[in-house]
Amino acid sequence: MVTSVELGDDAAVVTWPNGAVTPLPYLWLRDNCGCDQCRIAQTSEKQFHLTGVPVDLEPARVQLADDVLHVVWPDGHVTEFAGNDIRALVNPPMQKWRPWGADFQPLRADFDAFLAEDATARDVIEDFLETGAVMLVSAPESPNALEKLQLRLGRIREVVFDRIHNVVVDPTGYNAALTSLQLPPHNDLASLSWPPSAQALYMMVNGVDGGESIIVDGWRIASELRADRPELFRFLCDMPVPFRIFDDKEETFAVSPMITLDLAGEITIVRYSNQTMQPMDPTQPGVADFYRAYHEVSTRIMADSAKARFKLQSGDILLVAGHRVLHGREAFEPTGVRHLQDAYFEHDNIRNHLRVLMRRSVSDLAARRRDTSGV
Ligand SMILES: O=C(O)CCC(=O)C(=O)O
Ligand SMILES: [Fe+2]
Ligand SMILES: [Zn+2]
Repeated sequence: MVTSVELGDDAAVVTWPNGAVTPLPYLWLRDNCGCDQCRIAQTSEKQFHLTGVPVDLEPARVQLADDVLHVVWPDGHVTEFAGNDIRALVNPPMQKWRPWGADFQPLRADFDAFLAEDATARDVIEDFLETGAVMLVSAPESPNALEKLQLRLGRIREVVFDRIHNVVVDPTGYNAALTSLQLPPHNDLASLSWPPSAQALYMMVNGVDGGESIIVDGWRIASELRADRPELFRFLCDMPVPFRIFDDKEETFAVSPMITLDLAGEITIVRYSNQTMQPMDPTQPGVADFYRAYHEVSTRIMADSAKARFKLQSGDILLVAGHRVLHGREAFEPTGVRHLQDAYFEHDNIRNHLRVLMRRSVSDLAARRRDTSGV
């Protein structure tokens, strides 16, 4: 959805919710007018010819209403462009990851709008792919809310413990989340060889003091370490580290380096969980080197400059990319009710849903062109 439009020297510049801008050159806008006068209705081919306007053409004015750009030209001709259609033409889609630190605040979008409106879902997913963290707000107070997200995020990934994890203070709880203690930034289920690549944390009810959420861009920390201290970075890529999470019925255990690279050398997984890391065999080669690297990466993760903070209110759902973004919380006073639910998803399914939305919007555009041409 376009959030604003401004007239520049030779282009109308539209801004998207994530702050990205797309310039639309005036001659391009005029040349691509889709109206019945500018296209041959029978074939939907272009009839307007660029020589019909001066090379320094500029709009008389531009307005934005309901995600449609209305461009009024000096001769009174009106060109309309839907934000979605512009988005479908911007190539390549904006998918590069954007690093962030303490001043980051995740994009906020309404829970119902995310489910009901393709344009909103598209903005949210694009932002999620770039930053690894977005917030859905005003979710209904219902144990079913996370299930509903499957429409946009793909199926919930069940793990052995539970399909939906209820995080409340529980004196018999099997992990640190079930206490009121502070939780350092971590990713969930580092104890699986493929930890969940997306996690939704849904604050169903929050009536306590404290317990602010903390998120850290693990990929940013790892890339900076790679640039500043390449030898330490290497130890984190090479040393296998054991992680374990268990309860009286279930057991999860995996041994994996803290940083995983793909074949092109790009960082794909940062695995960090102080509370579930297990002692490694101290006699294997490289343990002292690894520990120096682990100390450095931990210092960077725990630095105030790395931690984005906010308090989740009742109805907020924080969605994080599990292989990139670490989440944690401050300690809280367990005097009132604080009920959080977690569900896991897969990043691939979220990314692929964006492709579906783009396909859908391109075919909507084609259908609209067909409709207006009467074919
Ligand atoms: O209590 C919180 O805010 C987060 C707990 C946690 O780490 C989790 O639910 O995965
Ligand atoms: Fe967690
Ligand atoms: Zn026209």
